Amino acid sequence: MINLSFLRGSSYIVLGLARSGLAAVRALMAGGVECAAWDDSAETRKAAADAGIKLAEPDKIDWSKITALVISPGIPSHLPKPHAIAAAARAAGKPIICDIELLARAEPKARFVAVTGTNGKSTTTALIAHILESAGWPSQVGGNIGRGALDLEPLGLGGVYVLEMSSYQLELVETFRANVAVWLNIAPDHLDRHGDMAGYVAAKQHVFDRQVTRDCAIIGIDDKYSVEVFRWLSKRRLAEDIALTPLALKRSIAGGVIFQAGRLVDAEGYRVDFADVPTLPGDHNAQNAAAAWSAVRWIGVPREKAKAGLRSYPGLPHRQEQVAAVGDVIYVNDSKATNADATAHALSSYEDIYWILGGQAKEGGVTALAPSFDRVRHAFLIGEAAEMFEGQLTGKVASTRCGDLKSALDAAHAMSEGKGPAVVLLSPACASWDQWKSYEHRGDAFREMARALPGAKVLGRPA
Ligand code: UMA
Repeated sequence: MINLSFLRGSSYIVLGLARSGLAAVRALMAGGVECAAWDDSAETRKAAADAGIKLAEPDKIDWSKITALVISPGIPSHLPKPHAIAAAARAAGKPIICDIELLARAEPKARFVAVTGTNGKSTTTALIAHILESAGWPSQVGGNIGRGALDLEPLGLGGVYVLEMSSYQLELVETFRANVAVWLNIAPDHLDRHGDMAGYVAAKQHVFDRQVTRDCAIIGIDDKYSVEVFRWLSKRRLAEDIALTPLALKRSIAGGVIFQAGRLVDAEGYRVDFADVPTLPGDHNAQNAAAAWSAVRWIGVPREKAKAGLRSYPGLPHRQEQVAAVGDVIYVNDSKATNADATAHALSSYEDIYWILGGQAKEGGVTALAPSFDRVRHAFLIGEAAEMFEGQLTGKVASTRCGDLKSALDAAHAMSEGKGPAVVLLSPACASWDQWKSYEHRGDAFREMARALPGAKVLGRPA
C-alpha cells in the first residue's frame, strides 16, 4: 500500500468505494489522513461502515474544511451530468482528482510509464510490466488494468510504476507526469463522458502533459486522430526536447518502430521476431509489442532481456487466450471482445475459424466484420443477439443458432474434429449480461468447458 502519511493535516472526501476508492480510503486511513467516503450503493456503504470507514453525508459536507475530492474514475465529474458531490466540490473551488494523482505525489522519485489508447492498453501495460519483472527491474503495475493505484507497493528511486490510464483518469490528475507516455490508437468510445470525439482525444492527450526533456512519448500513428496528435507532438518535441517514437504498421517512419504480425523493427534497424509467441497474435498485438519494446528500451532494459521478456509473455485472460487444444484444433477465449471492433482483431489473427458469438449486441452488430468472414468456417450463435446476427450473416457465413455457450462449444467441437488445423474462437462481439455476470464469468466458463472436452490438452495458465 502507498504511504500517504505526508498528507497528514489535510482532509479528503473519497467518492466511490470499489477498486479505486477502497484502495484510496485504506491508504489515507493507514497514513493517518482525515477522510470520509460516499458511495451511492447502500449495500456498499454498509460494508464500508462495517469495515470502519467513516461515511460522509453528501449534503452535510463542510467543504471549507476539505482539501480535495478523490473521485472514482467511473463516476462522472462533468458529463453527461456531474455527480452531486463533484458538483458541490467544484462549486466550493476544491480540486477533483483520482488516486493516480496521489500516487504521483507520494512517489516523486519513482518513474512512471502511462499507457493509454482505445484498444490494447491492458495488453501493452501487462507486457511492459512482464518485461520489466523478468529483467529484474523493480516495478509495479496498476491503474485501469484493474488494480487501484494506491493499492500498489512503494518503490522509491529506481522503481517504475506501469499504469494503464483511461481517459477518465487522465482528466483527474494535476501534477502526475509520465516519464514514458504511450498512446496506442484512438477510435470513438466513451463519448457520453467526453461530449464528442474532440473531447475524447483531448482527454487522452493529457497523457503527454508536463513531460520534460529526457521524457519519452511513444505513439501509434495508424489512425487519423493519432496522426494529428503525432503532428502536435512533433512540434512540441522540437521545442522541449522530448524523445518521440512513432509506431507504424508495415511502413517505415523516421525514428520510429515498424511492426507487423509477429515482428518489429526498431529505429536502429534491430529486428525482433515473435511470430511463434502464441500470446501475441495479429497486427494489433504487434503494435502493443512495439510500444512495450520502445518503453522498456527507453527505461534501460537491454535488448536481449527485452526480447526474452517479450517472448515469454504469458498473455492476459480473456484476450485471445489459448486455453485448450483438441488434436490440431486450438480453443481461444476472447470473451473480453464485447464489441465488433475488438472481435475484428481476433478474426484477423486466425484462419479457419469456428466462431462462437452473441450475447447482448452493440449498435451495428457484426456487419463491420464482413472483411474477415472468409476466415470463418461456421458461426455458432448464442444469447439475445442470435436472431439479429443470423440475419447479418445470411448468405455470407453458415451459422447455427445454439442458445447457450455450452451448446455452441459442443457443436463447434463436433464440427471441427478431424477437419485439420483450426481455431474454435469465443469472440462474442457482445456484452455478456444477458446470460453471465461479466465477460470474465463468460470466459472462465468457456475455459473450463473447453478443457473438459474429451481428449483436451490444457494450454496456457491454470484456471
Ligand atoms: N458509484 C457511485 N455513484 C455513481 C456511479 C458509481 O457511487 O454514480 C459507485 C459504485 O457503486 C461503485 C463505484 O462507484 O461502488 C464504482 O467506481 P468505478 O466505476 O470507478 O469502479 P472501480 O472498481 O473503482 O474501477 C475503476 C475503473 N473503472 C472505471 O473507470 C469505470 C477500473 O477500470 C479500474 O480498473 C479501477 O478503477 C482501478 O483503477 C475499468 C473500466 O471499465 C476496467 N475502465 C474503463 C474502460 O477500460 O473502458 C474506462
